[in-house]
Amino acid sequence: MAPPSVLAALSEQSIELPSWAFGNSGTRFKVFPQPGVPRNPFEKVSDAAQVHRLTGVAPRVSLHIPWDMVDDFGKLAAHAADEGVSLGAVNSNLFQDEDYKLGSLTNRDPDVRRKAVAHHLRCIDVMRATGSKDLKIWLPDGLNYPGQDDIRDRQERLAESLQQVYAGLDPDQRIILEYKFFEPAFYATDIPDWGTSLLHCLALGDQATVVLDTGHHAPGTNIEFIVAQLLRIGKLGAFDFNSRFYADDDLIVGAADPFQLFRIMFEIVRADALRPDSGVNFMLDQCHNIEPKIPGQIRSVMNIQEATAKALLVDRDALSAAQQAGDVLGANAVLMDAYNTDVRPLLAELRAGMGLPDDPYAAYAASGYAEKIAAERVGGAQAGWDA
Ligand code: PSV
Ligand code: MN
Repeated sequence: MAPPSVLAALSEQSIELPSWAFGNSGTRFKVFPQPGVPRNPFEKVSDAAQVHRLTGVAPRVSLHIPWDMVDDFGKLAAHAADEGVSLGAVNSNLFQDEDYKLGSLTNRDPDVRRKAVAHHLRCIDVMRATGSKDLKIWLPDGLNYPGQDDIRDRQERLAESLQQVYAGLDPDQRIILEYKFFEPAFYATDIPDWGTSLLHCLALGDQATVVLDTGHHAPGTNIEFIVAQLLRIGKLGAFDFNSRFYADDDLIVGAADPFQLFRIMFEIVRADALRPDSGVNFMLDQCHNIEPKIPGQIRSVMNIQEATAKALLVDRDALSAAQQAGDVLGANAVLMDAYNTDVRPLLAELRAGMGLPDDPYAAYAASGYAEKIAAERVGGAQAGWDA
């Protein structure tokens, strides 16, 4: 029998799914279309709801605007509710418009900056219609060449633009600000790291927090340190979970380095930030280029659950005692014991208690849903990275 506190914590966990994970995706070399892929945001939400039905811990879907633009967001929210889920963070898009070639919120041209700010104000309107609380900003702005623009002036313009967006928030809404140290600007990006994101968030105020995308770090970065530090000051707003083998691969979370995911989740448990009201939004940011999409999301959710279960199993008293005694190897062994535990039986017990199939992945394969959408979704344009 698993400890009841561990089962209770796991049953309360919630993971937000990205709408774009259900559309066609690929690399700059090739997008491989798949049968049954959604043609519109309604179908994306229906697919996300399948993941929630089988795992019980994925009750929200993030939207990307304008990819998920619809005439009536109230209708999309109602559709989500009918399917048993709700709409989560709204992601703005600052990377698919000609005007943004030299930057969006940082652009030298005040008209372009105004346009980028206005896009966010429209996203906030969408949030009012959907009940979403988080406006996620990932800024693709940056420089390809030294001297291309003034690094410091761009920070000033960014701070001013962000302030204008922030002023448009309702009191119960937040900006969650993502960083990325490379791509699409290969010399310098304008929000390259957690420090820069944090400085802007601190200048904005309480309704601005940092998003940590696990794929947006240099190889070898100690991501759990960043997690611990941001939690310490109450500024970790959200995760974008994924795996990177080389660049920003957006592959299944826990695929490249499950041990890193465990270490991250241990810092979450250590800070008591698994609680639903902790203010940390646990989101996936992934694309399934060659694997089927719904099973890819199910696998991702299960990987996070496994890492979380192991983190919850760490014997914190034994760890503290070993740390206190300066027992270096003993302390490390406490962590490794938890990491090396096979938590699959525990998770099967959890799911049984929640009235869920003990293997959501196998249950999806047996459900016939993949065959159904492949047969039904014929005609129309499949969703991809532009719709
Ligand atoms: C950028 O690489 C990013 O990680 C941002 O989170 C976006 O929201 C997401 O990809 C999809 O554009
Ligand atoms: Mn991301």
